[in-house]
Amino acid sequence: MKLINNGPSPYGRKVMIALREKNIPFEIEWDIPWHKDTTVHHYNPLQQLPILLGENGEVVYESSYILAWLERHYPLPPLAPSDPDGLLQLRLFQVLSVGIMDAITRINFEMARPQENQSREWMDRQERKIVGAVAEIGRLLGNNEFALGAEFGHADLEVGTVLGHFDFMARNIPALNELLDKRVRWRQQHPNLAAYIDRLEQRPSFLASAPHMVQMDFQAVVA
Ligand SMILES: N[C@@H](CCC(=O)N[C@@H](CS)C(=O)NCC(=O)O)C(=O)O
Repeated sequence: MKLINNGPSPYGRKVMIALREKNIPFEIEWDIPWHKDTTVHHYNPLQQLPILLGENGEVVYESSYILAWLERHYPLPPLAPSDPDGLLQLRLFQVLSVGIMDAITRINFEMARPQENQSREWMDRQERKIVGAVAEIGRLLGNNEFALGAEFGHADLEVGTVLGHFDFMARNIPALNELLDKRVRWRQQHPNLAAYIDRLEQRPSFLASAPHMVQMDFQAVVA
């Protein structure tokens, strides 16, 4: 299998971790979807990664959909609930995690615009979404070891890659450090989430899928 991925992408990391948890061998093709030499449009009409190229020529995209596809074709070890209530609970973790990532992405692109064109109100709106959704995830998680049930699974992939991305962005992008560590202060506000992600980051699948920064030309897209 081949995974088309971008170094800092939490979406790509989600798929990498799932593949490792399932012991499925794969290679990675690194791509920057905003650059002219990207290949994503050859595979995904939405022109974004991650994209998984399966063993039999399948082309699968959209991170949560890729996880569901893997579960269907490579069911062991199981990473998703099979009962309807469990699937609904998983969906809620997905909704909150995707909502947070959408808000982060909007902030990222807003910050890439010339300063005089940036909207403080728009960015504050995104920040409120992040604060609210993180609090809700913290409430749902409580002091459980895993987000859903007694075993590691898709809900942990969704939540864990978002929290891991917070730490990664705060380390690498000063403006996001200001947002996440100084204003949202999610580690101080939700020590249960901090303990949870610190535990998850020790899993071999997380350690082997650590994100890395690449030089990206956002301005070329939004300016
Ligand atoms: N909802 C998508 C989001 C994927 C996404 O935003 N990927 C970024 C890279 S981290 C991308 O390819 N962006 C290019 C674009 O949106 O045009 C998923 O879960 O796979």
